[in-house]
Amino acid sequence: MKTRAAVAVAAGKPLEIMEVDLEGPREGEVLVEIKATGICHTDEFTLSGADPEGLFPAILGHEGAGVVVDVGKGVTSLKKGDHVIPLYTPECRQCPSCLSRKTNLCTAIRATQGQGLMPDGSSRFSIGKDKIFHYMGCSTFSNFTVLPEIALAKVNPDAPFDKICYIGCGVTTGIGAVINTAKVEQGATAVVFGLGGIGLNVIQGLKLAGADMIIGVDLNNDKKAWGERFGMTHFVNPKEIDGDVVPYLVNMTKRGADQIGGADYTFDCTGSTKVMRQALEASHRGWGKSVVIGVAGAGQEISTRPFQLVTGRTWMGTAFGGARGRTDVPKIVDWYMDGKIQIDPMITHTLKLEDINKGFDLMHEGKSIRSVVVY
Ligand code: NAD
Ligand code: AHE
Ligand code: ZN
Repeated sequence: MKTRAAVAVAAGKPLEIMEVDLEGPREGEVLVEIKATGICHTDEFTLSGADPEGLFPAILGHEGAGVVVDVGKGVTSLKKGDHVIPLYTPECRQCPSCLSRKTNLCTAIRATQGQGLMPDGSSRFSIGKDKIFHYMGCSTFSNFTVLPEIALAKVNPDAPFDKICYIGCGVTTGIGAVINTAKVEQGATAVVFGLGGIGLNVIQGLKLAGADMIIGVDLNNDKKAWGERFGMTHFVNPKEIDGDVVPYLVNMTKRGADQIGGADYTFDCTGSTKVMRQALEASHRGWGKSVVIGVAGAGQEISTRPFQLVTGRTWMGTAFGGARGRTDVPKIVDWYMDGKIQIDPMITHTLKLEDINKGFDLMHEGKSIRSVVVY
């Protein structure tokens, strides 16, 4: 069949809207009509050329929601008409990682996914004889796409596609980082670096978990009001304080008889390795946990004095908020439908596929939280 898609033709170039060929689902695969897709910073990261796994030409996008149109041989858990959210972290429930119960990082198809291919090593997308790569196993910047059955979460059919697509990455990553990865407890203090599409969901998760002091850090003062909307209690703009942001935050979080500062939990939601170090060092001596969420470009490395770890801080990371997609994503959709979490206010822009590059411009300008393309 033919489908309309925004194709990443080369690193650093705007996406090009074109009609591409899409082969139907093979064994264990599902054809999905994508109804809406968010634009995440990670799409921009790959398009920029900074992603060591970046391949071109490719159809990017990994934050979608849609409807099952057709299923391949052997598919048992999904049928035509089901509403689904694509999962860049699948859940096969059979691989050693899934069976370990220690991680959400299913390894069933990770190798081919990283090569921009379906599990059998081929692509379903092409233009004539030229192959187009899949992206993060999802390619939601195409109106129709093919995914493995294990990479689809079946969700409540009453939920609006243009909102729940955000659960396909940003919402789940932010809230999951708090609940699944850091395991934040009531009364905790926390610092969130970067109040974008991920950081605001970390704040929303911290509020759900019952954190008392939630400090947001961003270079953009417009983010203060955004953070406050979801439960942030204090805001710091590193450009507007005297000296280094780490001692400033440590001082802000001083409590107890010994007056040792540092937050119980800190989160990097920027992708800057400099910020990742600041986040670790702003966490509390003896027990502070610092979670890396941001992704950094090829060749970049993190560093700190080992003493920071010797003295009890833990440096950890999270992918998709530690969520097991087929199990957890339908629950998060229900939380949204029950009013337990907010999504609507964070979707600042809704665009047509033709205008998808505008979504990237808005992100660069710091004007959007999430732009969503509706097909
Ligand atoms: P975004 O562009 O919406 O937000 C980034 C925010 O960080 C902006 O508000 C920006 O002003 C702020 N910022 C930039 N530099 C800063 C600095 N030095 N100090 C303080 N604030 C700073 O991006 P997003 O969609 O929220 O994504 C954030 C990061 O998370 C990206 O690196 C993205 O690739 C990554 N990500 C990771 C996962 C995962 O599973 N680990 C999932 C989704 C996104
Ligand atoms: N390809 C990059 C890594 C990018 C990365 O870390 N991706 C996150 C999801 S970001 C979603 O917006 C992730 O899930 N990582 C785990 C995985 O298996 O990819 C690189 O550096 O090579
Ligand atoms: Zn993402």
